Amino acid sequence: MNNATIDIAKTVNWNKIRSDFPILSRTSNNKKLVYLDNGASSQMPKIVSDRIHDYHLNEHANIHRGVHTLSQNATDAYEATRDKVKAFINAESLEEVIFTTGTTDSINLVAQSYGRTNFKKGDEILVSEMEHHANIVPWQMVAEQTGAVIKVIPISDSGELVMDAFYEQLTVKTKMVAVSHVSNALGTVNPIKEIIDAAHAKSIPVLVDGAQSIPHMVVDVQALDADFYVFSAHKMCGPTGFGILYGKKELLDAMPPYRGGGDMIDRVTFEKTTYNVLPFKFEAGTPPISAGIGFAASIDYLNSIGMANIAAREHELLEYATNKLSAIKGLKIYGTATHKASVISFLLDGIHPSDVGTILDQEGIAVRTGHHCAQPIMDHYNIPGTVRASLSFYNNENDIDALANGIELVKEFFG
Ligand code: 7TS
Repeated sequence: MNNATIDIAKTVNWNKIRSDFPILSRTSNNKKLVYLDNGASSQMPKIVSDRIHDYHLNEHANIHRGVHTLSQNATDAYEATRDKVKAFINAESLEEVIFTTGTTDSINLVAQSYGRTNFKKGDEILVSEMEHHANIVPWQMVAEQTGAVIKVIPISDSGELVMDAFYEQLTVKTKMVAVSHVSNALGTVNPIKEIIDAAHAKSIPVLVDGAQSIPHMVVDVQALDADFYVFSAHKMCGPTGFGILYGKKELLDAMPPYRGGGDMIDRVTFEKTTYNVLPFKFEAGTPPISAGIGFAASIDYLNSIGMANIAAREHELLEYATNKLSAIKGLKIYGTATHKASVISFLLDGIHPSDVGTILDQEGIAVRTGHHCAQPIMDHYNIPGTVRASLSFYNNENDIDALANGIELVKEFFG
């Protein structure tokens, strides 16, 4: 993060931004809500909620099928989201932006469509020890179906990928590398460009799980040269039930459809069905139209602040929180990588993470506790789970102070 970027962040009125999110002024358990579970799902600004509401009340019709005006307008609004996503991630064409129901759905699509077609017995799928279960289990399923095997890039105790082990395991047998850009449980920002370049030098495709990166930084899929990049709208101030699979056109073109049904076809007869062109080939059935339209509003909202500003502000908050929590006796932070996004996982000496979470909840503080759908990470550290505070640009120093005070209360309670 250079000084110029940090200076830009100071020109944004972050206090005012908080007022865009009505939920931030509510209470929880009669205390002021302190929402620190953005890694699970971010909150929605009113402007996005209004857009969805307005669509339902005044604009709803099914898309891609009616000649009537309502249907055409809904189609235009829904398709406008594709343009916004294309620009947001700098995809080369609209055909490369596939609408899904989220990160999990996107990874399953690639595993079942690309993987099932291309993997054979003995092929290797290289994932990492820090993956979310969504970037492990779909690969295990396709491995079982095809005879391929899963290989794992280990992590160091600081929560960084052991790159020597990555290079050692990248062989002629490797047919896919599937790695997260940012770890949801540790906050580590992985050297994804280096991983992609090394894989491409051996003609191996790379799927990047961007669920925890895209809400927090500028992502350019062409600069990264990612083959597949996947993410969810609900972690980007958008609605649930909507997400993206970005894929390179030549890969998507060669992949068979994942789900069959309406919209994804060209011509259906009982003898033979031909399929629609990209991106529709992968979009069977009536999609979550209002979520798609709402997602355009969340992209507009994030753009109005600027992703570089968001990254800079969250970096500031991460530093503040790291200093504050590190000063607490008996608190250990898990995930101390040099490059981190705004996630702090920690444990208090001798206190179970769910007890910490329960007492913090009584104080109005929402954190996630447990394995964060990343059980292999917990096995690495031999712990049952962690307490995770995941920050967003709309959090502030007061939220972090409240967390630190809450932790002191937990310590007193168990002291
Ligand atoms: N990949 C990563 C890195 C994630 O953090 C998550 C969700 C997913 C995939 C799955 O996303 P979904 O939108 O399809 O469910 N992560 C979390 C989390 O950290 N706490 O709750 C959900």
